[in-house]
Amino acid sequence: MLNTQCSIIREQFPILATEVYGRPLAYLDNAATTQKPRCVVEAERDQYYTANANVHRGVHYLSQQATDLLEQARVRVASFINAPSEQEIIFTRGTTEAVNLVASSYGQLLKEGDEVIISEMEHHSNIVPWQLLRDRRGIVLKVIPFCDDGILDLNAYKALFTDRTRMVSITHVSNVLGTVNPVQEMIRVAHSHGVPVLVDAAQSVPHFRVDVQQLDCDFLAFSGHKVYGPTGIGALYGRSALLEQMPPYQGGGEMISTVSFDRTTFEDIPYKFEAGTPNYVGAHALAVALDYIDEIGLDNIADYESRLTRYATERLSAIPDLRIFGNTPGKGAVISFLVGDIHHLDMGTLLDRLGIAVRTGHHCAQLIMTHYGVEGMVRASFSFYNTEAEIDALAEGIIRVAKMLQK
Ligand code: 7TS
Repeated sequence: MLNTQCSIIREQFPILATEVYGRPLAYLDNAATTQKPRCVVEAERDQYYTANANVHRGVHYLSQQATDLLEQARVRVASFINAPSEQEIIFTRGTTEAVNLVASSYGQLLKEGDEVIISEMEHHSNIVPWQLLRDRRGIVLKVIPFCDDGILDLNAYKALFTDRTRMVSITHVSNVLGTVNPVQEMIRVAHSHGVPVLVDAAQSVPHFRVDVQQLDCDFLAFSGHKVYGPTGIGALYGRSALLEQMPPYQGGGEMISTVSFDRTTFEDIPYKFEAGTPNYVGAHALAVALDYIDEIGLDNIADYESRLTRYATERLSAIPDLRIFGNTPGKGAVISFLVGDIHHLDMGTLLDRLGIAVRTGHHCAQLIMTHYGVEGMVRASFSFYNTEAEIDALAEGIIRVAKMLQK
């Protein structure tokens, strides 16, 4: 269905018509950030032109307009991930801040020797906040390993639980390997030990329907900019029973009920976790982005992107000496690879000269690089606005670069 609509869809993204060194841009860096449709850009512009004022503070008309848009956005995010209540949606700067919020705040409930389980395929934003907590509170980090094909070792996972396990924090989809982890099953295991689970959904929410009630997760984080929304806005879903027990993350305006020098009382959730003026314009534009992708249909998106990923896998696998990292069935819309001993940076730089935008380096997942004993990889990542012609350009580009660089 999406195939025939692709040109209509691409018209909604003016940046896709960019020429790079006289060639048409093939933007294949969508796992890093997605491009923005006109409706999202226009929503931001229109709000600044018509409904801009600080939120939750004013009795005046514009302030109420802006507050309404922010609170409607909260309801929209809640419905998008099927959260039971919008009170369980906290606006953050993105996934990174959401994980930091949980590690800092839930982390204050932990004691020395308590254990947190993460995995070997986490983005740094789901490792470093827990390491900071380890340094502050003496918690113990335990790591689920993955096998070479990119599958988490679930037996090892089950063996990591002890009576000191207090949290599991795992990625839904790996930003390097594309592995879609069986988080629902992993959550069931954690809950059987009475342990809550945080799901890093940065790479799942843009690509397929994510339902927090179906997953039964306790926290879920995602970034607006990866789901066709603006930068600087994202969301944390948290189960209200947990959020209510957790202390505030940051202090300031908006999050207090009363302040005196002796004692300050805090707002109810979610405001307790939203100190300072929020990115209310970003939140509104994020809601518009969610409407936009719902209009296309997440099932259509998932179907189209998985066909595109399969096509790209076939094309790239046929290239001599090309090694793809992560080969799990039903993997997400990313392909990380290396060709022979060509340095990832050389490959990325020369592909750029051909108009092809890919990411190179460790992709903020150095533990995955360590696993495979490589310093970096080249990564192509896809969106519903990409085409088979762009995949062809990528494959032909790689062959051309390989011919230039290989002895
Ligand atoms: N978690 C995962 C799985 C990610 O892929 C990313 C960003 C983050 C968390 C952090 O998101 P942020 O919006 O808070 O920065 N991943 C990438 C990437 O793969 N290339 O650039 C950013």
